Amino acid sequence: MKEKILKKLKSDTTSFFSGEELSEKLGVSRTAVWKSINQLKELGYVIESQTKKGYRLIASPDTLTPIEIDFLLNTEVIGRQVIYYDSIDSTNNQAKRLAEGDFKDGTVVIAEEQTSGRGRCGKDWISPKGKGIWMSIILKPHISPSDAAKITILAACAVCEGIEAVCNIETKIKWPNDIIVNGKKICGILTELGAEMDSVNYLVVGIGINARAEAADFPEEIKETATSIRLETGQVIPRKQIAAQVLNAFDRLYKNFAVDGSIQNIIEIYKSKSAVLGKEIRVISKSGESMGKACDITEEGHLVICRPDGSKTEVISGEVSVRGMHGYI
Ligand code: BT5
Repeated sequence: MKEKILKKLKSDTTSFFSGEELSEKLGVSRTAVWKSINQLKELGYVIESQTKKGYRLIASPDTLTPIEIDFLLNTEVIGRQVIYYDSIDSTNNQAKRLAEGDFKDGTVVIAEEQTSGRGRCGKDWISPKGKGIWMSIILKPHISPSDAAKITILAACAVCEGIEAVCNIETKIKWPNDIIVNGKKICGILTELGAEMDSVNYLVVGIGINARAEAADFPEEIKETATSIRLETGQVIPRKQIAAQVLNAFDRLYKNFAVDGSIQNIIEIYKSKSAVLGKEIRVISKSGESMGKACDITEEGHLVICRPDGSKTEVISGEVSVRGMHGYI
């Protein structure tokens, strides 16, 4: 009920809605309306009540609830269903559990806090309550498993576009899955795959953006390498705006990919935002360590390393260190 009342109040924040009008339109008693208004106030909504006029919404809290995000989305597929948790082990874990069921392509799982947030290869992702955007997108594209890793490229571009749309900062991408600002990590992406030998059942793309985090929110081991939108801009930008812009960008970029697994139209954007191209780097991957100049990123999203002797290596995934970049070498 409170969601319905909130929707009504949000539809026009310049006018008052009388208790009578709300109860008639929504088919509930005036006491039920009054109770819902109080619940909304407890959730942080600022609602003005005036005796003959009724109720008017003055301000909404910076939560990532479906109703707050939905108002800012202009998507066709992504975020048509948003599932919200105050606290969860990991939105990727939960998205995978839901993806095994019949949750649709584009469903977004979002949480205020993750108690076991994950990075790649079993690493931890620090996800303090209310300080970031911890979300995972369930995708069910008709692509082959070999194209699945490209979604990280797409997600990185969507995150850059979304952050830059609302925050006055320049983002860069450290291949393959880090978004950095001024040489420090502001966002990480974790893509996971549920597949048969020749078909994708689902993909889960986890996106963690440090939004409101202050230096004290980062543990010692990442203090030098992590940053947040708040630290970089000096401002607290509503997380829902950032989340919605990332999802809007994702939706636009995802349309082609969902059909044939192609990122042809995206790879140039990715390259233009790259923090590694043209730099001397070291990559640690499953096949060992490679050093040289990052000279290209292929249409498959692989990193090409060139050496002075003219030889080249293509790396599919790994951990990159850039010579001279703060905190990485
Ligand atoms: C990543 O892994 O960067 C992927 C992070 C994905 C997080 C999202 S949040 C929503 C969804 N649910 C999840 O459980 N995960 C996803 P990787 O490249 O392996 O980097 C992990 C490393 O980043 C750690 O070992 C730390 O050094 C560092 N790190 C951990 N938390 C961080 C944070 N909040 N900000 C910046 N760096 C962090």
